[in-house]
Amino acid sequence: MNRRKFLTYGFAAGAALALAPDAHAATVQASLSIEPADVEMIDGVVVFQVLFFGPEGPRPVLRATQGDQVTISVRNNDTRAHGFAIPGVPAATIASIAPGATRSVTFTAPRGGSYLYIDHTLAPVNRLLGLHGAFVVAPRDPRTAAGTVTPFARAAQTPAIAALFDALGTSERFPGRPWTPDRERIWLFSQIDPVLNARVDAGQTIDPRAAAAAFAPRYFTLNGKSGFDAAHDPASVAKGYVGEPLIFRVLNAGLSTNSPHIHGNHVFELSGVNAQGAQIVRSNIIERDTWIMAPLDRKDVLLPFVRPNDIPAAAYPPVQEKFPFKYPMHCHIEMSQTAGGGNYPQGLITDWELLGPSLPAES
Ligand SMILES: [Cu+2]
Repeated sequence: MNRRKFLTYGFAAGAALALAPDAHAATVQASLSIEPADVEMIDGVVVFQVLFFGPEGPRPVLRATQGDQVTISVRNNDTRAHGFAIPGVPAATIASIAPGATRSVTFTAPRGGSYLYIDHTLAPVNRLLGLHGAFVVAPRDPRTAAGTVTPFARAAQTPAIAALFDALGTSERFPGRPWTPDRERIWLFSQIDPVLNARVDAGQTIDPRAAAAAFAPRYFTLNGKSGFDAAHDPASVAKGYVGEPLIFRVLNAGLSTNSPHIHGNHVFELSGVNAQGAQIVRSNIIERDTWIMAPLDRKDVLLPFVRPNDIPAAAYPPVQEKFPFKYPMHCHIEMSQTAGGGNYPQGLITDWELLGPSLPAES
């Protein structure tokens, strides 16, 4: 147990680019390791977890471009067998990795979108121990017929997606500028039941069905953090001026259904997944102030960064209330708002910020 990593709760969320692309070649590689760790939660309680690590820390974000040949190798530094999978991409599976072993898989990057990588073995137990992360695929051909960049490949775009992205920065409703690929945040949700993790740590044999039925989460995390820590994590908090639209890549690696709700602007739900984990790009884009995230759900939503509708146009920009405006995202599934069984509001929350009423003048 002395070899175990110890992570304080404020440990960087690991926004690392773990995949190293050759200059223009279509091959990318990443090396991950599976590590047991003692992690300090928001309330000071230390909870055993097992995490994927990259060179820059836990839970690295993997990135590739559609069509790339991707090789991922995974070293298992835990004392238990694990595996690797990307739901919706069956070819990206490593069935089992024995303790101390390294295994790799090569696959073709799927169409542009947001994916989870997980340990799919002993499901859902191993992914709930912490073995999950985000895999972001850039589309090979992201432009609409009008030439606007979107997060989806041309072949996957619906007329509604093309119309929305073509309107960003070119219409009265969406003043400012079009969406650009750097305007994104990953919101990776999970939940932790310390009783389950302690049983695994003690070497007990776990029946995954019984474990799922008994799952009683006490921590509700966003990119591995919760509460104040998540609300002040630059990797999670979106900032921008009115006119700078941004995409949240929202993923739920856990076992609880979440229902993120956002103040200030509504979001536009761009995509979801079907029962097989395949991406669905929406043909009817619904404006939402709350949206459902079932276990293993993946949804891309657009935060338009428009004038908040609850400020009357005649009173805009406000004089007495000063920018930046800080708005919360908090989950509407009420149990998720606490940590450790009652510490409110230390659960699934974060912030976003409107820095000013319009784009700053070009310098
Ligand atoms: Cu609210």
